Amino acid sequence: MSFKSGFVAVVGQPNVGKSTLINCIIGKKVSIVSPKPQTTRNKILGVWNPPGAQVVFVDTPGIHKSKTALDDFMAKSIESATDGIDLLLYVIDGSKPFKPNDLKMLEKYAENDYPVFAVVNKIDLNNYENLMQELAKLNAIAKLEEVFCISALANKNLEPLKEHILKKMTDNVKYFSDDQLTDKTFGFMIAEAIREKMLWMLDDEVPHGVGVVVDEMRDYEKFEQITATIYCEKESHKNIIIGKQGNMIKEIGKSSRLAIEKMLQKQVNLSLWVKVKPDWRNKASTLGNLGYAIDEI
Ligand SMILES: Nc1nc2c(ncn2[C@@H]2O[C@H](COP(=O)(O)OP(=O)(O)OP(=O)(O)O)[C@@H](O)[C@H]2O)c(=O)[nH]1
Ligand SMILES: [Mg+2]
Repeated sequence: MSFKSGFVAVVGQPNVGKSTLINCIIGKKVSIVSPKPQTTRNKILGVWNPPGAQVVFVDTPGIHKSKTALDDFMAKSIESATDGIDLLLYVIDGSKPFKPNDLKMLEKYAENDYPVFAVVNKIDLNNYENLMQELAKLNAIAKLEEVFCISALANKNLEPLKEHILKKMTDNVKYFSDDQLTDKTFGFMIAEAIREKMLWMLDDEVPHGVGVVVDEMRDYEKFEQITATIYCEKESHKNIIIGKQGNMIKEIGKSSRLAIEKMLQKQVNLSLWVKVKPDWRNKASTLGNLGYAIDEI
């Protein structure tokens, strides 16, 4: 059998489990996950290498209304993610009634010349009757090729989805070498690991206004010295991130360090700085420094 490869865009509303799904299929963590919407901000490639094939998944930010320049950047990331793809997975939250906007978006994507699968996720949180009722709504979308009901978190029903994804792969080029899991640099992955910890540890408003940049990585024989800056929008947010007697930043630092050590397979010494940059989400120059530059797309 000849080698098969291709690109698969994964799109949908925020928080439906797009990044969890990609991590689960690849079996390694390429994209950060949190219970808060708008966790993913960049288009991130994740490479899956099953025997005889290579599938490049394109993770995208959740579809949401633009309020800031960062939102515009995220919207453009979603748009450009479908360039030249072989398949699109539209992920829907299957734990509650489907949103009218999901049906509208599915209809729109299904008009394109690539095949579209609906992936109904989080079925572990719903019962059979409710789910069946919701699935009936998808019958109206004629051009939808397949519907899969899965739980990415519980690794449930993923095999049929994986098989059908592989059937849609038609290229025979190996785009990435076996050891390349993503298109992103270690610096980006480290900054994301720190941001992920903040999404889990801090309340709503604060992590949404946070950006992380890795300033320096020094490779010593016994450890890696990493210095990173956390940018936030307000002095009050800075105080929350640092916490009483620096307790919060210590916790963020410790849990980030453990995640980074796992990623680099090396002991890490992590120095974190917190700086206030009012309205950074609307400033092209800061956005660029933080890895959200428009020219990246
Ligand atoms: N119960 C349950 N939770 C899930 C499942 N898949 C993902 N989640 C949870 O849903 C939340 C959002 O997951 P993400 O993978 O970050 O979702 P996303 O669609 O990438 O979100 P954005 O990047 O913000 O657009 C996390 O708390 C996940 O643990 C699932 O199958 N079942
Ligand atoms: Mg995501």
